[in-house]
Amino acid sequence: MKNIVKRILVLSLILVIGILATGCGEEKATINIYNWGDYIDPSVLKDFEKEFNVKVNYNTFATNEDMYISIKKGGTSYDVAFPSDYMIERMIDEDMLEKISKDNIPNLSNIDERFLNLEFDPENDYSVPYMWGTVGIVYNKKMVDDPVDSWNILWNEKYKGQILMLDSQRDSLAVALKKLGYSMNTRSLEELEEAKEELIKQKPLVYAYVGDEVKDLLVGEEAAMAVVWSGDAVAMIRENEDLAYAIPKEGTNLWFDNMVIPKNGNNKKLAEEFINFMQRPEIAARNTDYIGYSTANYKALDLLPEDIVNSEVAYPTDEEIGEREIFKDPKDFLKVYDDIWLEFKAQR
Ligand code: N2P
Repeated sequence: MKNIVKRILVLSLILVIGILATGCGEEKATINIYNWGDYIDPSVLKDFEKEFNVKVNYNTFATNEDMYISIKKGGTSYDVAFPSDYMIERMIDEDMLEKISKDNIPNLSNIDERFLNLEFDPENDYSVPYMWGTVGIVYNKKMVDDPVDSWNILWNEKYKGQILMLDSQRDSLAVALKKLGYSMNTRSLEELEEAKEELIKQKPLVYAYVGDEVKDLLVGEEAAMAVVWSGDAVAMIRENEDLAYAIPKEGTNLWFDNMVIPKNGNNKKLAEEFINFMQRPEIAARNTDYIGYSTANYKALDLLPEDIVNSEVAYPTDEEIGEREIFKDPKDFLKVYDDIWLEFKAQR
């Protein structure tokens, strides 16, 4: 008899421990996020995890093309990604994006209208604005004594070995195309060939083709100038006041990075919660302050330090931007762009 009681006790204990263990180890919902490197305040992710009781898996990419390939291949399914304008256009065309239910994004009302209903997603059915900016040249005033007002300076022999270019196909081709006086959305094979030749000619002068490393190299004065996205210029100038940013007179690329929900994601509802969370004014301001880029959220501007909001680098007027183009997806001409870039990369 005693034995039976003992056994029952032991069994119940095992049962109770089992129930407790499964209870505690309950699988949390997970959200997979795919963003550019250095493009968020990490504490924002922690706050999202806490408030929504979920786990964030966070991965980064360096170019739109890298992001596109991994989502297209579908190895990991991402719930939220951050492509730019022309890439959003391509992903919509290729049916890679979920429609966003605007009712679930009340914070869309915090977005400045200038960033809504743009050509690449005319009704914002598929994307919610995040950051925007220009492309220009960041340079060290102690190391460069020529005026920096033209893309030509990136071909000046005097700065051999001190020039950094972006390892990004559309951006580097745009620089060469604008230098030649062509559109960065050209559909002319001859113009693209010429741009490739320009980039090949420039190669011996270039110290490196870079991504996020550009910031350390410029701040550490290991290079004199670099082609950069404006937000990185803001971040660098904050660290080294000998640095300055210029938008060349031949024209710049005006770009927009938005949040999207890829079709192969697993949790659309949570993705929408995340996008909405990112556009709370306080959260948008924290991200903006942390990364240096320019927010599309006008309510966040009131929460940011004045020197940022008044910065001509981060928030230029139309006049300060000057000549500009927005990238378009080359569509049927894409292979030409890809081939030109690969041929340039293959040159030693
Ligand atoms: C920051 C990436 C900026 C994206 N590392 C520019 N479109």
